[in-house]
Formats: sequence, structure tokens, C-alpha cells
Amino acid sequence: MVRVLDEDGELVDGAEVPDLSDDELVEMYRQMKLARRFDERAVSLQRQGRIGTYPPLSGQEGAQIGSAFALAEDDWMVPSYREHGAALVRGLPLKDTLLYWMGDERGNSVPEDANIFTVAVPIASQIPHATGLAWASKLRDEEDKAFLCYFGDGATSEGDFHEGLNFAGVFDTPNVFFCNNNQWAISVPRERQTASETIAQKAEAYGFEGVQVDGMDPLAVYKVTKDALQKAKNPDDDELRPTLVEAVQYRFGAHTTADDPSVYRDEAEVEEWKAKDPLPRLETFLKNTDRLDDDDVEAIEADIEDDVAAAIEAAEETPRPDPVEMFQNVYADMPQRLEQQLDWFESIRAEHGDEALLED
Ligand SMILES: Cc1ncc(C[n+]2csc(CCOP(=O)(O)OP(=O)(O)O)c2C)c(N)n1
Ligand SMILES: [Mg+2]
Repeated sequence: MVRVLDEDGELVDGAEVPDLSDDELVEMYRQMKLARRFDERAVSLQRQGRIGTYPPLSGQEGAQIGSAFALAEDDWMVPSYREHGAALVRGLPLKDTLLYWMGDERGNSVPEDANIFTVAVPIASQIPHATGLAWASKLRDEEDKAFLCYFGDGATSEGDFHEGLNFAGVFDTPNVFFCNNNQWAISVPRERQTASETIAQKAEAYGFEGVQVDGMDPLAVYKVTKDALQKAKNPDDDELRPTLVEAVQYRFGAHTTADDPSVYRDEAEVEEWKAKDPLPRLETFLKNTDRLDDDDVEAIEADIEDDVAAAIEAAEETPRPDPVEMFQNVYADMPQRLEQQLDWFESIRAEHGDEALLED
């Protein structure tokens, strides 16, 4: 397991700090804190009935921000539904993430230059998409682009995982498959997901490299992802482009706000993993190496509070969408079956009126 910082934020023996400037390291910390604070507020908004549902990311900030930090401008990220932190690094406004979870599809309309694929809720369905994107890019001779695909431990049991990784190996596509192994797929624990000792070792069957990294160590995650992206674009003669990264981590909160984890896991397990929390770990390292002090932390916390409050205000001030927008923003050309659904929707709308459709 690759590790740069130990659980107390000390540099592991023989490990090197990745090639990031002091400002970049502090920025990584700021983004992780922003993701954590956003997460707390989003859960509380859902509890107040101001968001429909929400999948918390708390505990997973190191894996999300560390990996997204490694992306170059032209690279792409292909998320699941929990990557709000990674998307934030790529330039997706928090307001959009809130809109999406408020049921407004405009939140899923990614800014042109952010290079983020649309949110995927059907487990693992984004993996073959990511392989396809990378293959298309390779066929177009776009040599300086790699495709980072996120999914969970549960996704590795889906056929789409096998198909996507198998194809990537055979066609040698510029992919990094990033498994956020947070130990649980809703109520199914990691040991019921696979009898393999690690998820990373599954890469061997596809003919390419698998790496296990401490997913609660943002510096290790950054390093492993950066190397994998580099190899995807510019492999040595004897290596294939794809990599499977297994980032070992823990989801501190519920699967989504519709879930109650206390019925399937012990609080003691949660506490054990909280000792590995990526945030104090990076904070201690930055303070010990004179890159950050208490005043900086206070200023960052105040800024973050404002950023999150502004995003919530902007999302809540946005007028409710026209329901036809739920059919938009995924396809450039609408497929026939969506056109049919849209026609049907318009017909019942005309017949009954919006008021009737919105009744409980
Ligand atoms: C194809 C499919 N089957 C089932 C579900 C219901 N479902 C939603 S999340 C989830 C668990 C996913 O676990 P994991 O892949 O570990 O990701 P995590 O939520 O832990 O990030 C399931 C089964 C779904 N969304 N899609
Ligand atoms: Mg999981």
C-alpha cells in the first residue's frame, strides 16, 4: 500500500513529498476542508427538507481531492455520484452540485471546460463509458489526454467493471480506473464483495498494473494518480497504459441521507477509521513543515463558511426548472426513446396541467 503520510501526519520513512509548491499543498488542504464543510451543510439541508437526497463524502476527501489535483487541464474525469469534492477541484460550482441533488438537472450540466462526464447513478455504468472515451481519444491521436474514472468497491462486482477493464487492457486505452474502496456498498461490507485479497490485484487479470494506495493520505493518492495519468499518456515500451488504483478509505457518514448505517455497522469501526481522517493528517503535516499556521487555518475556515453559504443561497434562489429539462444535457442528439418519453410527458402535461402533476 503506497503511503506518504502516516496517520499522525508524519512523513513515512523513505517517502518523498510530491512535487507540489507550498501554495498548491495549502490549496489542496483548503479544497478538502471546503468539501468537508459543504458535506456537513448539505446533510443538514436535506434533514431540513431543503434537498431531496444527498450522498455524503466525509472521510473520502483525501482520495477525491488528491486524485483530482493530479489531473492536467485536458484530462477528463468520469464520476459516480459521490465525487462532489473531485468535481469541485475541476471547477464544478458547489451551487450546481446542490441544484442536482435538489432535483434540478441544470446541476448536471457541466461547464464546457471542466471536462467532467455526467453523474452516473447506475453502479459501474460509467466504467465502459470511460473506456470508450479513452479509446475514441486514442483513435483520434490525442496523445496528451487521460481519462480518470471513479467508482466504488461495490462497482467491482458488476459486469460493466469487467467489460470496461478488459476492453481497456486489450485496446490499451489511456485510462486510470480509480476505485474508492470505502469498505461498504450500502450495507454490504468489503469482504462480501470479493474473495480477492485486494481490489488492486484484479488488474493483473486484465494485463495491466494495479496499485493499492492509502486513500486517506491525500499526498500518496496524488502521487499514485499522477504517475498513472502520466503512464496513460506516455507509457514505456513494456507497459500498458491503463492502471487500476484501489484507494483504501472509509465513508464516515451514511451511504445517502436515505440510509441508516447504525443498523449494519458498529460505531467502534467508524471511530477506528476516524483516527485516519485525511484532514487533520494533512493539517499536521503542513503545520509541522511551516506551510500553515493557526491564523491561516482560521482565515481558510472563514472563507469556506462564506463560500458554502453563497452556494446554498445561489442554489435556493434559482427558480425551479421547467420539467422538460430532465430530458436534456446528457446527449447532444436526443435518442428516440427519450424523444418518445418527452412527447408522452408533454401530452399528459397538456391534458392535466402542471398543478395536477405536482399534487401529492
Ligand atoms: C446497477 C445498480 N444496481 C444497484 C444500485 C443501487 N445502489 C446504489 S449505490 C449502491 C452501492 C454502491 O456501492 P459502491 O460501489 O461501493 O459505492 P459507494 O456508494 O460506497 O461509494 C447500490 C447497490 C444502483 N444504483 N445501480
Ligand atoms: Mg463503497
